[in-house]
Amino acid sequence: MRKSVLIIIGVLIIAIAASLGAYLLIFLQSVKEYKLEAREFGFNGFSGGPTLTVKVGETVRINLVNRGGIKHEFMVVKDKDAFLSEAHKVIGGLMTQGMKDAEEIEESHEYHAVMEKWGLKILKVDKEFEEDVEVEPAKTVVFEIKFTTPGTYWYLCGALVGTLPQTHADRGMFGQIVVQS
Ligand SMILES: [Cu+2]
Repeated sequence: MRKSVLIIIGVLIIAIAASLGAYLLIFLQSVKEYKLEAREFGFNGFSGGPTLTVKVGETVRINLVNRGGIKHEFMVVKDKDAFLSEAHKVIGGLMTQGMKDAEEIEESHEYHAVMEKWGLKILKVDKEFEEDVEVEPAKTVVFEIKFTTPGTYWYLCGALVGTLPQTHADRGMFGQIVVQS
């Protein structure tokens, strides 16, 4: 009798410790939040953007509001120069073929293929994973990114309206993300 009571107490202690451990784990999974304002042609200013510092495995939640007059985009790339170089080739090719409308180029399969190739997956809160997040003037989008490899990354706007044949990133809409191990 006494032995079975001790076993029950032991099981209860283990169960309580396990649930406390689970709560602690959730508590320790930190979320780092950043607020960014997009406008022509910068983040939190008229050129460039603040450097975001995060840790590997940490969830980065970005609250992006568009304070500008045109639609902006947000994507994250490891190699900004390689992305822009390929983007320029595709834009030039489409324009040579007669496509002159910035929005038409932005929505084209060819331009999206470049974004998909170079962009990291971004989780739009309550939505699906995508490589680029769009934000219309006066609107706010919230999304999350997680980095699994330390290093330097870039966030940028790949939109073309108002800057074609250049991207908004060419005009200053980019910033650095430093991912620490
Ligand atoms: Cu933009």
